[in-house]
Amino acid sequence: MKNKKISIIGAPSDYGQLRRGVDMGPSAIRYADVSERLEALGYTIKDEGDIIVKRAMSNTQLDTNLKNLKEVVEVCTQLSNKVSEVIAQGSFPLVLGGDHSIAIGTLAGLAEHYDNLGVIWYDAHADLNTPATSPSGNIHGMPLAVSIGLGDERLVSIGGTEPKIKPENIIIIGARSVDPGERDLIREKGIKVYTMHEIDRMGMTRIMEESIAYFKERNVDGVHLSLDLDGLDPLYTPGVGTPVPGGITYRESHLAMEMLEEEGMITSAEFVEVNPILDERNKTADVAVALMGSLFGEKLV
Ligand code: B3U
Ligand code: MN
Ligand code: MN
Repeated sequence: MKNKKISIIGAPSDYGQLRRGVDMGPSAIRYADVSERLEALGYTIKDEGDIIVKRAMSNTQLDTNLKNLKEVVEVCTQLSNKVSEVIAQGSFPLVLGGDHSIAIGTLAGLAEHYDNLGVIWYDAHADLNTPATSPSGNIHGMPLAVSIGLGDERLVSIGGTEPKIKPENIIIIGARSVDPGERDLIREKGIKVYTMHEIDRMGMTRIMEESIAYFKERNVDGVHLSLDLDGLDPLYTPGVGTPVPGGITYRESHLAMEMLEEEGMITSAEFVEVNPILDERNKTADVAVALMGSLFGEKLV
């Protein structure tokens, strides 16, 4: 990683889905010694603390089927500002979720600094639902759609009405639970997806080589890694709200992080969906921190 300053931003929100507990994700990741681990690699770590997430749900009945829309908008607006501020200070933003709805805020903040941002979406899901296609009304299934400008206007307009990223700059890795509306959108927008089928067939090495080459061809001015811990197989990361079997292994995930690190391409990252209530002795947070170790250059010898 070229940038030696990392700012940790906690986004303890569970408003994007219905299982409480994912708001404790940032605490669990800090408990797993994230700062110490990255400091040992020679980085200067600034823990910015958590953005403020009001605890009580208002349950306001809005004119929409989206759950906790008002709360998600509040959280993401704050997060967007914080991410942008950290970049302006020349620091690498490392965001700790929280459920994946927080990515709406992260990407909005990043969009103030990047015109052609690449995004790796490491996830069992495509997170490309809109209010019209969502089977659940849960906003954590929508952040990619929102960030390309589709969905409820109150989400799409966080940090400005322009789309925050281009569909052709997105690479989804690990998908194995995709809704029909998401599949249509993937085809329509030409979004690049490596499902578990491709991972099995091609191997993670080739997928990362192709992904890196793809971003270079597209002349991206930065790459954001949005890593949903449910991208891995629940064997390794059981502490997530919607585990899907048949996922990416621990070793493949480390390899992916190491290859990204060698390339020096990643300019921001977020690790989301760690739910310590559903976990086994903080296993999922430990895996998150181990992967951060590889992403930031930890070597065995
Ligand atoms: N695609 C489904 C389920 C889901 C999305 N993200 C997670 N689960 N973690 C939905 O509700 O949109
Ligand atoms: Mn996700
Ligand atoms: Mn997911």
